[in-house]
Amino acid sequence: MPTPESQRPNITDKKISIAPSVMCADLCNLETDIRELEKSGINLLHFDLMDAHFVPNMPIGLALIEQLRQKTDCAFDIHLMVENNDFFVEAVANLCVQQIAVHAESATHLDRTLSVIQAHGIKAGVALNPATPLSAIAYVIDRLDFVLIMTVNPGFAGQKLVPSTLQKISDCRSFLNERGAHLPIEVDGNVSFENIPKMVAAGADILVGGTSSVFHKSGSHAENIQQIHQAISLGLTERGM
Ligand code: S6P
Ligand code: MG
Repeated sequence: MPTPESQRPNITDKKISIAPSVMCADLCNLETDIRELEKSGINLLHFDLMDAHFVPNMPIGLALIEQLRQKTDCAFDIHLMVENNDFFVEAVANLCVQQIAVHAESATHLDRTLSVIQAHGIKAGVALNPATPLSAIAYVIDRLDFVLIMTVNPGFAGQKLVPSTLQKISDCRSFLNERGAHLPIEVDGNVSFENIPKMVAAGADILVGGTSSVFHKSGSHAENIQQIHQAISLGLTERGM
C-alpha cells in the first residue's frame, strides 16, 4: 500500500527535484523501471495525460496511474494536456496524486479549476506552452503552488528545446519575484544533460527527465541520474546556490 500523504517526502525539500517522465519509461516493464529509479533516490514521477485533442497523442491513461499508485511511494506529478480539464482533474484527484498542472491555453475557467485542485489537498500549477506569455498567470499567482514552463511544444518526447524558453525561465523567475511569489518552476521538454545547467541557472527547480536525460540510451537510469546531479551542481553554482 502507498504511504499516507502526510508521511510522503515533501517534494520541495530538496533544492532541485528530478521528475522522470513515465511516458519515456519502458511501458512493458514499468515496475522494473520504477524500482531502478527509486534506488537512485527518485521520489517524484511525472505523468503526461493527453487526450489526443489538445495535443495529437495519448501515450498513457488513468488506469496506469491508478495501478502504479499501488506500487510506489513516489509523489505523483500530473501534467494535463487535455481540453476537458474539469473531467480529468476530478478523475486524477481521486487517485492520491500530489500535484496537478493544467494548461492555461485549454483552461476556460482557470481560477476555478485551480481552486478545485487545491480543494482536494493537491498542489495546483499552470503549464504554459512556449508561445504563451507569462501574463497568462498574472491574476492567478495567489492560487498557484508551482509553474510549469514547457520548453518544447507539448505532445511528444524526443524534441529539441525551443531556444526562447531559456530566457522565459529566467523571466518567469523575475516575474514571480516581483510579485513576491517564491514558487517552484518546473521545466519540461528536452531537459537534457546539456540544457540542465542553463535551466537551473535560469531558475528551474523541478526537472522533468525524459529521453534526453533520465531515459537516455547511453547509460543506465542510475548512471543518467548521477550525470543529472552533476549538471544540476553546475547550474546551482551559476545561480549562486
Ligand atoms: C511532452 C511531455 C513531456 C515529455 C518529456 C520528454 O509533451 O509533456 O513531459 O514526456 O519532455 O522528455 P525529452 O527529454 O524526451 O524531451
Ligand atoms: Mg510533461
